Amino acid sequence: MLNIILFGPPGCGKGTQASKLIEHYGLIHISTGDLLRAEIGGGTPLGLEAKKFMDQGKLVPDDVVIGMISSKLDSNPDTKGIIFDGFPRTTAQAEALDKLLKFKDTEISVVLSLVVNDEDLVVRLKKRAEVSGRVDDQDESVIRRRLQVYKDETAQVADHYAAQGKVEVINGEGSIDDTFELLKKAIDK
Ligand code: B4P
Repeated sequence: MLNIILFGPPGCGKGTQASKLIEHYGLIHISTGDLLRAEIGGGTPLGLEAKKFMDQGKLVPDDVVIGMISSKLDSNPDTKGIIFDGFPRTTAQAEALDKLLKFKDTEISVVLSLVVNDEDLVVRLKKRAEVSGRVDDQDESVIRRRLQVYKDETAQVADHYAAQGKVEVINGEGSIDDTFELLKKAIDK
């Protein structure tokens, strides 16, 4: 299986590139952000709980997110590979993912770490706010908190996979198509 983690700060292009990559490589896409927003949209108890954290730019608790991923993996037993977008976001989530994949006799193939400077990220997310209707994109202070949470809680996930020799650093500051070319090159290698 080809199992890819698209990694990087909010607005770096994870969701954007994931939709292009799944089409090109025929993989399935698991975005914890999309799954959580679907729960919120459905008004489920999980969604109501997650909304409290997401609206403030905080991470949703690990046990909630890990449970969601586990059932998503169970419902796609025959896929040729998965793109994980926005997950794992903490070292505990990375350790849980490694265990879940090992149980299925597979593992992460590569972690593609998209690097974009903070000011470009803020500009992108404020622009998305005009069309997304996402509460966490509307307020610059919430965007900046998400960037801080990334530095404090998520950035170390790259160290977890660097220790396994699986991280490829990709410049995400170019156009969407330029970044897509860089990602394909790294995957095909
Ligand atoms: P996510 O849904 O994962 O969203 P994101 O990180 O904000 O954005 P993403 O990186 O996918 O956006 P993209 O660049 O594609 O998370 C939202 C929230 O959900 C989190 O804050 C957290 O509360 C919760 N959550 C999710 N997963 C969790 C987990 N595992 N654990 C705990 N909590 C979790 O797009 C951004 C914009 O940039 C778009 O408008 C796009 O068009 C534009 N763009 C992309 N590439 C560009 C480029 N090259 N040039 C110019 N613009 C570009």
